[in-house]
Amino acid sequence: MSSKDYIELEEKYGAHNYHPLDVVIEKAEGVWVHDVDGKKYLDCLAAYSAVNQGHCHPRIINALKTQAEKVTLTSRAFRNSQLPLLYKKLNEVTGYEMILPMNSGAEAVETALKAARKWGYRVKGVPENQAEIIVCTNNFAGRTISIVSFSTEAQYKNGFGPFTPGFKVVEYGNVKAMEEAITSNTVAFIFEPIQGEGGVVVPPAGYLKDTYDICKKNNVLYITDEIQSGLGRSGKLFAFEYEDVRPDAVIIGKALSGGCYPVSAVLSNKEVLGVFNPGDHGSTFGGNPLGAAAAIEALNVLIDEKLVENSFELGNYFRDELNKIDSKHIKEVRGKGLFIGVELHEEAKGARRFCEALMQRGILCKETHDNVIRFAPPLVIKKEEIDWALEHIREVLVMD
Ligand code: IF1
Repeated sequence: MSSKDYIELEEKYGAHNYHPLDVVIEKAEGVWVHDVDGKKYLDCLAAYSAVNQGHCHPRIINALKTQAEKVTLTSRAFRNSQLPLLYKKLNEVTGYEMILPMNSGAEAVETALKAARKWGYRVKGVPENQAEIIVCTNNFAGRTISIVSFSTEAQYKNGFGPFTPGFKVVEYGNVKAMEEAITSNTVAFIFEPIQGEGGVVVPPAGYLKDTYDICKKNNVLYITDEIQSGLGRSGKLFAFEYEDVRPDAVIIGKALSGGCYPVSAVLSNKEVLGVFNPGDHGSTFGGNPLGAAAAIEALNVLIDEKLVENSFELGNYFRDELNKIDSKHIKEVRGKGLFIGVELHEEAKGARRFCEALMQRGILCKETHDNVIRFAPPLVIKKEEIDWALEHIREVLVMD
């Protein structure tokens, strides 16, 4: 079968909830993916930062295979031999003392919402059903009805009402707006330290620290959604580390398993996650031994191969080189580490055509918010691979 045949099948039977580039990927390794026609591409999206460790990392695949031949799923009605080891590894790597494992990022976000609300009622003393959570404009935290309830992207909400109450939306990066939104019923401030889908937006210096201080002063939980920005993507283990803050809870997913299995988690402490009693919350696959085994090895790879450091160094190099490109289309090059967005002027007529031109040259990337090209390759990328990509990016970005 050719790419065309696969595409026709997908278009015929699949719901049209995506508009993907017409590349049909058959296999991948490291930073490279191969389509069914044998063409090779440099992956500059890394499955939205779920493949930070590189596609099909042998150590993670091996951990998956080994565990798959033992036991894949026990449910949480019983215990298993891998989950405690994942808890220990996450505590060692992140310093957080209590963890709740889930599967998708959205499930971990929902877990954080429930934890914050119940902490508000049981610990802070907010009247029942009055909890308020502050979120930011241009957030992206998943696709469940409660999460899209606080989205500011009309398309993510259209046709899905009625929505979950209890959220206040403030302008991202605006400290005053966040402080003014706080009431005695505010239980949490949940935000991305770098907004991914919002267009790789880094907030103004001091935003993390100023909002953190306001949360501490008002007994409001400071929770960061690091599902995309975390686990090395930003050049730090977590993007919050760029300022002197320590979130009450951190939400992770995606690269937690190196893109080999859906594994997510809320990292926090006893005061917050201790509000959950047996039976309060959970999921069939949450904390399963197969995902736990993959996640343990994915974390080992991140540390052993110094991928956070590589992201920092090569991210700075990549962004410096992008800033040297003399193109009438480029409005701004943004990001931290290998989390890079190139915003184009309106006159460029959108980023998609540049992504399609790059695809023709063997580079896969994705536009976000119409006019931003996101470059977020696996963190295992080498300088010479970035240099190869830059040759093509320079030529594409100077086209009319
Ligand atoms: C789609 C976007 C990225 C996330 C952050 C939570 C989640 C995500 C910061 C939810 C997921 C994915 C979802 C996927 C495309 C992709 C995405 F374009 F949608 F917005 F990365 F920017 N917090 N992001 O980025 O995690 O439930 O998906 O595991 O829905 O199209 P999930």
